Amino acid sequence: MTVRAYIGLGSNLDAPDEQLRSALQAVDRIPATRLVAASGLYGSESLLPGQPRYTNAVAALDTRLAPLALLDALQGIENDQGRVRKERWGPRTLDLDILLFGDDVIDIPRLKVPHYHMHARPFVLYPLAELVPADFTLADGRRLAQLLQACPFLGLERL
Ligand code: A4P
Ligand code: MG
Repeated sequence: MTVRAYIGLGSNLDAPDEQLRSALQAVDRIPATRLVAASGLYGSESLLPGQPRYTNAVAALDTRLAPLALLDALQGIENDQGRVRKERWGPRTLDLDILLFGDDVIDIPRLKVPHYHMHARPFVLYPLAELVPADFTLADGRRLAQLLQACPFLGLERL
């Protein structure tokens, strides 16, 4: 069974735009997985003060992997691109989050889908909106259009 998943990409170290471009190519090389579409790149300030600006994007992919196998593959790509986990929320060369995995709602310690903060993050919602129809509804029933209304584009820069 093939599932349409959406992943969020973020980087604020070591040429973030390049990090995202090579991550997209790496995602397309995950076994049993195909990159379907990628949003444009968006710049914004870090949510944590004192960190470099982020570049973010969202990608749509079709995969026959199970959710945890996809997470393993994404974490492998983070490691390949030199991610060092020192502190939670620390600056990073690459962060890959599973935003949505088909209609699945997943709530286990290693994986929470829909991603817990996506509803409030303009750098996730606006790139996602590039890839889905206007009436798109998240797996937990929330409508993307409503989330966008509650989440101003403020501070986001389409690169
Ligand atoms: N995990 C649980 N659910 C998921 C999921 N849906 N996708 C677990 C991916 N991973 C998931 O993640 C910690 C653990 O979360 C993983 O081992 C996985 O099992 P991590 O990537 O090691 O840690 P993190 O990224 O530091 O934490 P987190 O909560 O993912 O941080 P965020 O929410 O990504 O925040 N400002 C801007 N402008 N743009 C950004 O992208 N990002 C952050 C980091 C802060 N400020 C930002 C941005
Ligand atoms: Mg993360």
